[in-house]
Amino acid sequence: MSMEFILINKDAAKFVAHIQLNRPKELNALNAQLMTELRDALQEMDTDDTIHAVVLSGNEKAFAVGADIKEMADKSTIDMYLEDKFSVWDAIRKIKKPIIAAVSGFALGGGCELAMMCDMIVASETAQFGQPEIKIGVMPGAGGTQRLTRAVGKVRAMEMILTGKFISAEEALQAGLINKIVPVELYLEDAVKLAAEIAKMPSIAVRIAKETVLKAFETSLEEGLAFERKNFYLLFSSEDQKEGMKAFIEKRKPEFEGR
Ligand code: DAK
Repeated sequence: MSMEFILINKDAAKFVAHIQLNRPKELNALNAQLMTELRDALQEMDTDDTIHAVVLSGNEKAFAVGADIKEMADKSTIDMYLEDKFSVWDAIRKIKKPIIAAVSGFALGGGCELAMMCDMIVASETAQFGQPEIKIGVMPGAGGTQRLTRAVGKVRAMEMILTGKFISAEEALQAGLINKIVPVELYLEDAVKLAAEIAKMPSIAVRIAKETVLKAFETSLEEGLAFERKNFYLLFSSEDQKEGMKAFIEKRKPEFEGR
């Protein structure tokens, strides 16, 4: 796959792929081509049996500063409607394998929304999160009003979205937006370590568990519990469940096949 704005590095020994947003001069502003390449890369990793988890990063200065304002500024409503850029974001949202965002520097607007679409966020101590769209006359459009509110609660989300103020890594951790903060020189390594830890788990159970956790955003408790129960039963038809439980009883390390 030839990509201009995305770098892909697969670590076969760890079963982890690292996808890097690579438009450094524009602080990884998310133009249409970058988003299409990102979707293609993630979809390829999703069907690659040698990959069990993905790390998505930018660079030290910016994870991503949001949608490309220069590309968007002159669009009409009809242009936006016909281009249907949301289908790319929807496809990313449907990736089945776990994705860990490794965030350093700016994660703003669509960049913050992209990080929140990932399953976990490891941040460097320089990370800053924000939804500054209000300052340019719009509002979050790729899930920010919903995911940020669910992650940090109404009052914090309101403050961020209505003032456009950024929050620091420390505030993001305190608010429950991110998993952890690590020194800037270690944030990527740490995210890969977390991905590798997950990649060692039985991959079929990981995927189904991800799908089940995400369901919590979309259902009533009753429906969510029923969905969880069915998926719990489902895993008893996997070879990994038999192997995992047998290995526990025999006091040995399990050998999972992802089946
Ligand atoms: N778009 C395009 N270029 C950007 C950019 C952006 N969002 N952010 C920065 N850049 C460019 C700058 O224009 C500059 O380019 P040159 O002038 O050198 O050519 C270069 O990156 C470096 O930026 P600065 O010189 O401004 O760097 P500073 O360190 O001084 O400031 C900053 C960094 C991040 C504080 C500042 O650049 C900034 O405020 N940037 C804008 C951040 C922002 O407002 N983000 C929200 C954008 S709206 C959608 C999906 C998602 C969205 C919309 C639709 N669909 C599916 C349809 C999301 C919308 C957004 O994210």
